[in-house]
Amino acid sequence: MGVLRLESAPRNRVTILNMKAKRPVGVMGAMTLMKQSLSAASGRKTLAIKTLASKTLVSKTLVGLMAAMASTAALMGSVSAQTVGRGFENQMGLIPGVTSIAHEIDFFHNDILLPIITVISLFVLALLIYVMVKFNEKANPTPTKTTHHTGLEVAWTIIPVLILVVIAIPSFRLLTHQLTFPEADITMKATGKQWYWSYTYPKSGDVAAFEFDSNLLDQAALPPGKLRLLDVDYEAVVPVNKTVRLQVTADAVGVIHSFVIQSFGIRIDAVPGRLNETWFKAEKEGIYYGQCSKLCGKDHAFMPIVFRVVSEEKYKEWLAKTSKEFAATSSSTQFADAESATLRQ
Ligand SMILES: [Cu+2]
Repeated sequence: MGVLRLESAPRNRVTILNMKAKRPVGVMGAMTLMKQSLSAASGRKTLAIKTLASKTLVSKTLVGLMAAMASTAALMGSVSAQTVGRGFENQMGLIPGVTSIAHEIDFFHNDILLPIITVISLFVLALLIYVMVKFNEKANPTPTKTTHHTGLEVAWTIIPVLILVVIAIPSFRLLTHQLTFPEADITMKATGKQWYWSYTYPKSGDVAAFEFDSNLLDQAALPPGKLRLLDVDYEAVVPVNKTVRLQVTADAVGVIHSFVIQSFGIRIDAVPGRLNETWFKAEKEGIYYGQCSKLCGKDHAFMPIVFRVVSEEKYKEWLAKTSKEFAATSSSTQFADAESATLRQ
């Protein structure tokens, strides 16, 4: 850590490399690395500011800002070894993604939104400091009576519009990709209930359709290695590198929930009487956690989502075993395709 090198990447993009890890670290990683040199430097700057401009309000404010920056940098800590599929200690940025949509969301957040918001924040901060120094009562005892400046007014209208256009283009592209469904290999359904999720798998080949409930584990007797408020008794299982079309709804007599798995780049509302759809294609085997993300009621915090992504063979084994286990309870399992569901509404 701590050694940064700017290098021209093949795509003519400047890539920031963490020399120890020998891999591109991206903007988030670079920020974490930079903060160490920043906190060392800010220590020196704080000293310099104290000596140069003591006792004025301005210098006090600056010293405070520097101290705040240094302590924020210390708090950020280092990015720990990443566990795919859930939040981790000292996390910065989003949970690592394993679908094309999640990668696109990462890119949009880390490489477009974050740099823009950083530049804007620093610019506004610089303006504030400038105004405090230049136009305080002592430095500027007789203010001018200026009220209009046409050039400035045009600029502060046009520039934000241009910034919004720059943000809108990748944003609409991402939305289009999210809503363009590729050919599905598997269709399944998640139903939000009070307060747990049920997963329904349709009949496939000689495996009968089945449905099961996925409940939070008993928190008082949590088995070792299981995560508090995240692990469930029955996980949904899907195969790796297959496109899954996921229908999402809520109990007909229930409330609105929201189905979210950050690693898959999925966020979709579960609404009683309405069938929503999304899709994902996980590139990596593992366990992926999500949570209900719409304040739905008293146990909103206790209805986690767990998807296990496994190989095709393991998926088939699981399908055969689980369909038998839940066959008796699944007689009412029904699937609707999106068109007929829309017609009925
Ligand atoms: Cu909920």
